[in-house]
Amino acid sequence: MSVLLLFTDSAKIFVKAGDGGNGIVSFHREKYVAAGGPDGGDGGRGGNVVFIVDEGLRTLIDFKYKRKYMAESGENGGAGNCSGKSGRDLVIKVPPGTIIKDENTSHILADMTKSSQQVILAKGGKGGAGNQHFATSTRQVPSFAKNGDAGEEFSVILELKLLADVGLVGFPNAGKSTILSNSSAAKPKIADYPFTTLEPNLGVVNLEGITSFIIADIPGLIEGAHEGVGLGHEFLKHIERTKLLVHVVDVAAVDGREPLKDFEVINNELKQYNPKLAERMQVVAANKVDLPRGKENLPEFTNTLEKDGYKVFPISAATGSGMRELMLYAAEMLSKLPDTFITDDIEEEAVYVAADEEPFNIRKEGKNYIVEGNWVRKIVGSTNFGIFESSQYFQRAIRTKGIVDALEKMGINEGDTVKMYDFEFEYQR
Ligand SMILES: Nc1nc2c(ncn2[C@@H]2O[C@H](COP(=O)(O)OP(=O)(O)OP(=O)(O)O)[C@@H](O)[C@H]2O)c(=O)[nH]1
Ligand SMILES: [Mg+2]
Repeated sequence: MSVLLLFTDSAKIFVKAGDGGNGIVSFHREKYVAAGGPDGGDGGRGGNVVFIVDEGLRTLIDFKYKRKYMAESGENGGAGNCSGKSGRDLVIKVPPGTIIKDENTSHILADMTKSSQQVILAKGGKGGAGNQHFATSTRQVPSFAKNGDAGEEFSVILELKLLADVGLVGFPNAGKSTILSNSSAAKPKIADYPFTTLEPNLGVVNLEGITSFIIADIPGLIEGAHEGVGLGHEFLKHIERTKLLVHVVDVAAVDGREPLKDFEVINNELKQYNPKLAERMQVVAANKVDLPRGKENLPEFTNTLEKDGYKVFPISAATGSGMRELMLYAAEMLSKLPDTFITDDIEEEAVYVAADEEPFNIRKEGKNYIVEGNWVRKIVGSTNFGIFESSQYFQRAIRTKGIVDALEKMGINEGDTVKMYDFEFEYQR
C-alpha cells in the first residue's frame, strides 16, 4: 500500500478571447458611376483561447508569472466587400492532469488529461456584418453595419495534483531540508539536531526556461527504519511513488558517523522496506563540502561510489554550491523516466448521468459479476486501457459511482471476474 504525497499546484489566470471586428458602411465608387451599391465588408472573427496538453510540462509555475492571456481581435471590414482578417487563436500549453475551473462557480470547464488534448475555452467574438448585407428592395442605401461581438472573457483557476518527482533520503541532519529550501520556495524547518523534519515537505524546483519539478523532503531515516524505527515506515511510504531518489549524505560526518557506511545503511533500509525502492534510480548528493572534513572525505567517498556506478554530486546545501548541477541532472533524469501524474476528485463533475437513469446494475453468474448500464458502456468505450492515466481515471470513476461498493456488498472476492461490456478484469481490492 502506498500513500500518495500530493502536491496541489494552482494558479489563477484571466483569459480573454479576441473581439470580433466591426462591419463597416461603405458604398461602391467608380468613376462615372453615380451611386454604387453598398459594399461594406464584414469584421473578422476574434481569436479563441485554446488550451492544449503539453507532455513536456510538469507544473503550473509559468502561470504564476504571466496571468493575463488575450487572443487577437478580428480586424474591421473594409470597402469593396473586403472582410477583415480573423484574429489568431491564442494557444496556452498546460501540463497533463491540469483541471480548469471557473473562478466564480468552481465548475470544471476542462479536464486536460489526454496527450495533445485541445479545448477551446473562450470563444472569439463573431465579426459584425458590413452594410452590404442590409440592402433590401426597400432599403437600397443601408447606412449601418454591425459591430463585432465581444470575445468571451473570464478568470479561471488551473489546478494540478502532482506526485513528487524526486524524494530526498538520508540520515537525520544530512541536510535534506536545507536542499529543499535552497532549491525551492518551500520553507522547511532546518536545525542542527536529528529529526527536525517530522512531516514530509514538498516544494517546486524551478529551473527557469528549462523545466520544473516537485521535490519531497522526508524526515531522516535511521537503522531499522524499514521496521518502523523512527517512524521510518511512515516516511518511506511517501517516497514509494517518486521517480528519482536523491540520496543525501553528510560527507563532513558532523554527527561522527562514516559517510560510506551511512550510504550503505540507508540503502539497506530501502531494500528491506521494499526492494523496488532500492532499485529506483538514485543520485548521490555529497553534502557539506564547504566544511574541511567534507573536502577531506570527498575523494574517497566519490571514488568508491562511482566505481559502483553512482553519479555523485559534491554540494553545499548551505552555500548553494553544486546545487544547480545536481538539479539539472535530476531534471534530465526525470525527462527520461516515465511520467506519473494523477487527476483526483473529478469524476462526479466530469461524468454526466441523467438523474432518473440507473447508472449501473450488476448481475452475478457464478464467479462472474456482470456490470451493465448506459453510463458503464460509455465509460468503458471512452477508456483507453493501454494508457495509464486513462485507466486510472476509469478506476476512480467506477469507485466514485459506487460500483466497487456495490460489488463488495454482493460479496465479490479477490480474483473473481468483473465484466463490463468489452472489458473484463480480475477483481483486486
Ligand atoms: N556546513 C554546512 N551545514 C549544513 C549544510 N547543509 C545542512 N547543514 C546543516 O546541517 C543541519 C541539518 O540540516 P537539515 O537540513 O535540517 O537536515 P535534515 O536532513 O533535513 O535533518 P532531519 O530533518 O532531522 O532529517 C543544519 O544545522 C544545517 O544548517 C551544508 O551544506 N554545510
Ligand atoms: Mg529535515
